[in-house]
Amino acid sequence: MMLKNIVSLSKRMAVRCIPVFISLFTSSGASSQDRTKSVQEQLEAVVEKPRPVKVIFDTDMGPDYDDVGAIALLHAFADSGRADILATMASNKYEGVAAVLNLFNTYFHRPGIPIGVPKGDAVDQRDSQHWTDSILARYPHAIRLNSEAPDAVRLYRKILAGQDDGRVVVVTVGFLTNLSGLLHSGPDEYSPLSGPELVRKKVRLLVSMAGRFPSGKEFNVFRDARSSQYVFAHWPSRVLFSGFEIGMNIRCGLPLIHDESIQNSPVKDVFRISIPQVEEDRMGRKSWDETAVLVALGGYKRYYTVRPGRIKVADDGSNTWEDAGKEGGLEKGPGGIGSGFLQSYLVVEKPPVEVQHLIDALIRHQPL
Ligand SMILES: [Ca+2]
Repeated sequence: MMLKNIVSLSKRMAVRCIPVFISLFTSSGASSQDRTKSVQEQLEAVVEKPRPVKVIFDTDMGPDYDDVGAIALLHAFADSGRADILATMASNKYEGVAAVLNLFNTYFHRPGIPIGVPKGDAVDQRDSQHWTDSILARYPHAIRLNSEAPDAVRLYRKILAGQDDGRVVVVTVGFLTNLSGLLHSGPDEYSPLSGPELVRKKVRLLVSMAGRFPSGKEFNVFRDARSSQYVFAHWPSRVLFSGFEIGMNIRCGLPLIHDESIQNSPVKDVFRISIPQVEEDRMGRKSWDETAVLVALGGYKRYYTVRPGRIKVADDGSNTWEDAGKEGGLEKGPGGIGSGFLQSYLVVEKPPVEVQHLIDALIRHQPL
């Protein structure tokens, strides 16, 4: 029992070692009246708790399993108080994707997180390793069919309309299908604003695992190229890209599958099932999607710098990059003057193995 507690504590500490978890202490200037308060009350009065990031997670959750690592990180940040998960959206519509998202949210003791799925044209692609079938057969989930989940665009509008201005961070680790739908949406029962107006008002940052920089062709962008093209040309708030080149050198999952203290974990099962199936994953799975969650909720400055400019997506889904230039003066775009600065991509500053160690610790996080 004691060993279990120590293991549990060490797991929590692994999460809490993230450099972003900073408590800010200020001078209390305690009066005699204050001294009658309990120590706990006085501490609560002077400790400024960091506000959790209001985050919407948008994932294709299937063709690759770094999405599973990403949702584990998402819940680890939520358990630390750093994130408030407003919704988990699917950008993929294979039957079962809503159930898989509900399964992970349930495992992390947040079964009520709203789930949206695309109801119109969307990619329909499941996993080749059969990890989705395996975990759906083993772990509880209240949602069975995609038809039980609402349309993702309508859910985006409903949630954004209810949030304070400029507070929401959207993280996409899949296709841009839903965000294109959102930008094309008009007033409805949730908001009199158009999609672009709603995003401009409510969303302060979009972090996308998308693209390859300075140029290339990447799955999340080319799989629904038209949506990617539209979103990145019209998104009216800041965008931070974690490109293909960031995650490809981060190999995670081996410490997770070899950690005997972790039992009955769908996260571990997915990596345990999938890693042995591909020779390329023998040293761990490349960790594209985890990096997007990490920088969205933990910040990027410890490991990366950013290059400002604007992405250009071609019809075939390949992308190039236009630097912001010395004056930051790209053409006047949808975000207003200097909108070129609204987009940037991560540039590696520290050895990727440092991020790898951090992600390997975070994906071993277990429900509190
Ligand atoms: Ca993905």
